[in-house]
Amino acid sequence: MEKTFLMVKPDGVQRNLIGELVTRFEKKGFHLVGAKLMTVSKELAENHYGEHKERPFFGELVDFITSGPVFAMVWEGDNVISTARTMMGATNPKDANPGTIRGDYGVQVSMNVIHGSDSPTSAEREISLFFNENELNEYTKTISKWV
Ligand code: FUP
Repeated sequence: MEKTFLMVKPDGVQRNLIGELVTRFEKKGFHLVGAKLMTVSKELAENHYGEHKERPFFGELVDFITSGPVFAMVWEGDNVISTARTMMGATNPKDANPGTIRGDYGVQVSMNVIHGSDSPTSAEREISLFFNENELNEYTKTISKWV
């Protein structure tokens, strides 16, 4: 089953959006396999955002993601990677449709509430960066046959 890495960013945690965002993915029918509140180290932030190293906003990105706790999660489900991206909305909240997370809760691109893996390769990489194998829970719910 496909897995993705989602993270409520420091702005989402400060604005008390953890519960609301978890609820959206639960109600959709996705399956939570791991979650933790954690403070991202500079090293982990630079690694996670490595593809943006040469971009002018890289320093601010690292400062922001390390500025307060994040809520890191692993979710499972059919097409969860692309569906979660659709539910998140465009990277820049000004372009994100109403009804999406960034469309409903974000204003600025630098504080856009949530991160989600954009491909199977990045999902695998990000899950292993943020979680140990023993923090991922493999379990079934009887309701899953109805989803
Ligand atoms: P996304 O995959 O939607 O998180 O977007 P990107 O990987 O392109 O960007 C990662 C983060 O960099 C975004 F969440 C916000 C930040 N960013 C800026 O601060 N300025 C920009 O011009 C583009 C991205």
